[in-house]
Amino acid sequence: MDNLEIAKTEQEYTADEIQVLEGLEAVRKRPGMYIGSTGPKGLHHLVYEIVDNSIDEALAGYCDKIEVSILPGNVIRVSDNGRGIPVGINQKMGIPAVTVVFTVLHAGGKFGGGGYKVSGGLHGVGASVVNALSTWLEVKVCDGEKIYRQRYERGNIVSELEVIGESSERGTEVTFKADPEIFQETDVYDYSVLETRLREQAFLNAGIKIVLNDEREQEEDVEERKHDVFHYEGGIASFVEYIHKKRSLDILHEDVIYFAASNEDDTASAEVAFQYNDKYSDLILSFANNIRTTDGGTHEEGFKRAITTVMNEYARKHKFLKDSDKNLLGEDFREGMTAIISVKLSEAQFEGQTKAKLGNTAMRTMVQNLVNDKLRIYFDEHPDVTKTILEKACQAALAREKARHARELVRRKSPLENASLPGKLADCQSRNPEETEVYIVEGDSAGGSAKNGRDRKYQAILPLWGKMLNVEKVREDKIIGNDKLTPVITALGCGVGKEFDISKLRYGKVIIMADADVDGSHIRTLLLTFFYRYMQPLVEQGHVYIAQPPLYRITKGKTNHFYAYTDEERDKILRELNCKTDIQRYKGLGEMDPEQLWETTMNPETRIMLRVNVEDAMVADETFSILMGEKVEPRRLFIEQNAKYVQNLDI
Ligand code: TSJ
Repeated sequence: MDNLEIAKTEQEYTADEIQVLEGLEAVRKRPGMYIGSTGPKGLHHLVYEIVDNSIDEALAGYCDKIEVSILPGNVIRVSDNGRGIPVGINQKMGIPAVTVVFTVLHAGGKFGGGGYKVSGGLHGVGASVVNALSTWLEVKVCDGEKIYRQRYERGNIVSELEVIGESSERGTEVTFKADPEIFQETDVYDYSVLETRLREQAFLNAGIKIVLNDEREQEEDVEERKHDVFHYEGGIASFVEYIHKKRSLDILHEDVIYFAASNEDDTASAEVAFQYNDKYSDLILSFANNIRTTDGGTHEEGFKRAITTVMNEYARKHKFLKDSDKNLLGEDFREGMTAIISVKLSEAQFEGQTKAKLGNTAMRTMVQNLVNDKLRIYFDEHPDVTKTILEKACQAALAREKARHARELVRRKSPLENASLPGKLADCQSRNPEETEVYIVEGDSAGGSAKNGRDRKYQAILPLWGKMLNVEKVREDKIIGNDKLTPVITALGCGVGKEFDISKLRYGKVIIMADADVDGSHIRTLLLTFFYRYMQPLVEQGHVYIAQPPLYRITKGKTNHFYAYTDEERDKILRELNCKTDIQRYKGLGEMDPEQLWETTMNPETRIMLRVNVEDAMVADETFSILMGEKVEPRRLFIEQNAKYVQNLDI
């Protein structure tokens, strides 16, 4: 009788397994469809997919601690103190619910108790996808009485769910190793990438404690293991504070302004937090269901509308505006603002090409009403803060008018003068941006070498001199007509700021070529800051490059030359040549003659360039503010830690 029972169970199992295998095979066949990429991004995505499940449990109110560890051998472990994934037999499948979670595609959240209000996870693909893409994965569940365990390999069950002990605690622990058959590299977990994401999640979900540990094998000389605890009772208000501190921005009022609301049946909630700093750009980060909405959407629109309406209303009532004055624009009120908008809703619609724009119209109304109602009250109760904010907005509006005048002046110049390219520009012959490039070169002698060494058919040279304007420190009216920036703007041909039009870009590649020293680094950063703030699509669409001149020239005998771009490369070449050589260290581009400059830095066949990448606007923004801000210490620290905003690109 017993035997018969078992036999029957096994048969059912086999049937289930066939179905399971089919589902997860699809994931292994086309992993990109499920996690976006099989590069480092996809690898980190695996971690987020698992962590999102714990965050859902926390949002449901059953969990307040999540721990993430990078273990030796590039194994990831995520654990929480939630209820534990249910271990009871799932009625439909006839196998334990936890097994369904890991072996059935899209099972996440749907089993057992009805699902959550918020379904996190970038695309909600969940645990089974991670399982399918892992060489092995183990889950342990504590249900307050017993400890259960199950193991899978490449998505397949290799051990039944078994009881391995007893515990009065509750929680879930998942350990997995990404499959090298799937991922290009599995040893590239980046602590700081996980740190940024987990910290963000801790801000977005006030009160949850998220712990991150790096327990990988360390090289001997490395000081301490990395370990962080992210726990913010202040939620997104703490997020705003953190951004201002991290970028060493001076704030205009002590307290972060924070409003929150949810609807009657609690199926949606909205919260906003903002504070002003003394700079001129704004930073608005919006989220829906803990997912960053880079392209904004309804929640962001609602926020901006309410800010503009209430602030204009108040500016009139309290005579910041004369009766004859026009209303201020939204951008005036956002100057210097850092804001976080976070909404949670049951059926979020993500729109647009990148699915990074919230579409639910209910969120426009919800955020708009929230800010409308609460900001009026806040202004009445905080006249001093209000005065500070509105005065800044009035200054912004004045500068905006001045900038408009400055643009008019440029336009009204004689057509001849206007059409002419900068005198210093050595233009190329081709007019096809698909093949043309402009080198922006620091200094006279380097400019000379570049002009003589270039391929004049498609390479243009624009030399720059003197002290470049730091655009972080001025408003737009000071940018228009600036004598250092105007040649750059005119040469590129696509305007600046609001009027920027990438379709008019005259060169497909804009290459910054500066010395590999402190001054060179300074001019690079100043130019990058300018491009990022005033020609953003140029950077976003990957048109901006940084030339990489060699650091050394190694000569063997009379005629053999080798170039080294790093100290390591120099040592390697010296080892290989293994005989009497002559080493020249280049102090600047000016030391190279035209032929050398062509050969080492400008010849598309052999050169190395860095493509400037601002996928993550937040990191880039941070980088620029740190590098260009007044304060020396954060800048020094940052430079020491490396320049994240450039990505190596071999061309
Ligand atoms: F990704 C995952 F599924 F593998 C995973 C899930 C990984 C980790 C680290 C944690 C979890 C997880 C799931 N933590 N907590 C839960 N909770 C549930 O699955 C759960 C528990 C009880 C009930 C119920 O209705 O009683 C419902 C659910 C969804």
